[in-house]
Amino acid sequence: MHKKYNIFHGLILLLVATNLYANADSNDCKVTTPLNSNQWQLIGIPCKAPAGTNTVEAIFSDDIDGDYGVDWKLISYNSEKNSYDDVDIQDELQIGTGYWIISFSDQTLLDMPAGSQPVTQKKSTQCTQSSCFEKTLISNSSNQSQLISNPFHYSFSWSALRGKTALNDSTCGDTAGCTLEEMQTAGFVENQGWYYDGKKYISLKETEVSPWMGIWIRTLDAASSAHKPTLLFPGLENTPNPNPNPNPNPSDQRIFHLNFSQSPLGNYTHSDIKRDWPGVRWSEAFDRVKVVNESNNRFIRVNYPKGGVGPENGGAIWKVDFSDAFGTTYNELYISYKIRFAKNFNPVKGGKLPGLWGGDGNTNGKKATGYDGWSARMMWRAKTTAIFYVYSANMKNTWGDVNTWGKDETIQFPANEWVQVEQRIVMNSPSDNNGILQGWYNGVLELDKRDMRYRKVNSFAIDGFYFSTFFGGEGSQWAPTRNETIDFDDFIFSTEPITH
Ligand SMILES: [Ca+2]
Ligand SMILES: [Ca+2]
Repeated sequence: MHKKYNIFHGLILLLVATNLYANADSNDCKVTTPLNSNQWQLIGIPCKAPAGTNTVEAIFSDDIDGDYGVDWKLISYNSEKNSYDDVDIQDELQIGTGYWIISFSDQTLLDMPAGSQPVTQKKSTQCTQSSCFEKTLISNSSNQSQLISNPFHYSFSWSALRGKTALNDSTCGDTAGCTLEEMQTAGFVENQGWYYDGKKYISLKETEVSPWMGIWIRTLDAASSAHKPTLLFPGLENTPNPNPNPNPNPSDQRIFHLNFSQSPLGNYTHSDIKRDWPGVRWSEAFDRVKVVNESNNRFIRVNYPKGGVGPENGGAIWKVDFSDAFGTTYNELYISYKIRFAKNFNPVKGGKLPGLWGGDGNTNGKKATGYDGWSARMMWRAKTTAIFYVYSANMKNTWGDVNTWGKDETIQFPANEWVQVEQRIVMNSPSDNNGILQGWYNGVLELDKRDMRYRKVNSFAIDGFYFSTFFGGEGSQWAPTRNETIDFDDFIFSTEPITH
């Protein structure tokens, strides 16, 4: 049952929609998306609900408080009439179709009913992958806008979309199909989608399409109803493993890998940190961490405001507890991450970078006794030199010991270039100085210390990961001379080597 609802047409562009990025589990349909209060949002469903549960009521009434039509509602767009229609609570939602939704109730998460399944994909030589989801666009008049949506529970790059037409000719109608760029050149479909970020429309051409995302797209003048211009959404490829002797249990070694591909763009809030990092009890990011997308890769960018020394005034900190996260601690662990200092980064005297901890995780001038705890983070120092900064039972100073990577400070982080660091720690036996501390820079061993004494008791071990980055030291001589940023990506924890 659809009722015409023209009044919203003018309002839509003024009203605020919201964050369309979803928190995806690529393996199933449990992917959710936030629905903010009092903000129009463009959505589409990411999976097929079981028979009888594909209605507005079955999908959303468990997620949103209040009465439908009063506290929340959906509207659909009629491309032929250029008007909006109310969607009835008993209407079924179509996969691949976009809808506006608004709720005046509290912010919530939208999810699909239990038993929802990924949409069936059709085998075709016209797809980027061997199969795809087909969505035929409306093209009864020139330049028709329409609302579509990501039909999948996973993200894909806009450039992986292809197209075809129903006329059996060489212009996108043959078995090869076309790229969207070719569809645009032929005058069928604009090679660009638009989503609404809550304030403005953003072009999808250079970015990825996330689950639950509703999208505007426009057919062009040359597309007639006979052409039936059709979008081909890229399926997930089941690539055979090229390795004849694959590691039997690779997942046993990789304890954790975070690449931010499913992290919502924008401010990296405490709830984002809790979602991405198991075992995090607290975090202090102070709106200084953002998820950024660049060439279809998402990563976090940490801001260090000019003059800000210490974690209160710049950077961010959070602590992962391995017992809480993985139900265990480790005697030996490898961790790795990618890091990119900003162009023209001024290192001043230095700052902290992430690393591992155990026991109380001593830092900040709390000299380790061997009976309380330890920490081994990285730092950059003057000239952006890479070091380990260690609190351990055999530390010489009140403040952490400096263990410089490479010979004669040769390992210096470059500006504006991703590099990958890897750290390995092996606990010492409590009575011996036989702990190991190693560091690899882009896969090359640059620090190798085998006389570490992290502890004098075995009541603690490698107990967690410390995301810790800020300028300092203490005092204004450590302060950044301007606003600086450092990017981080691909955090991996493993019981086996990662980059070598
Ligand atoms: Ca639901
Ligand atoms: Ca990434």
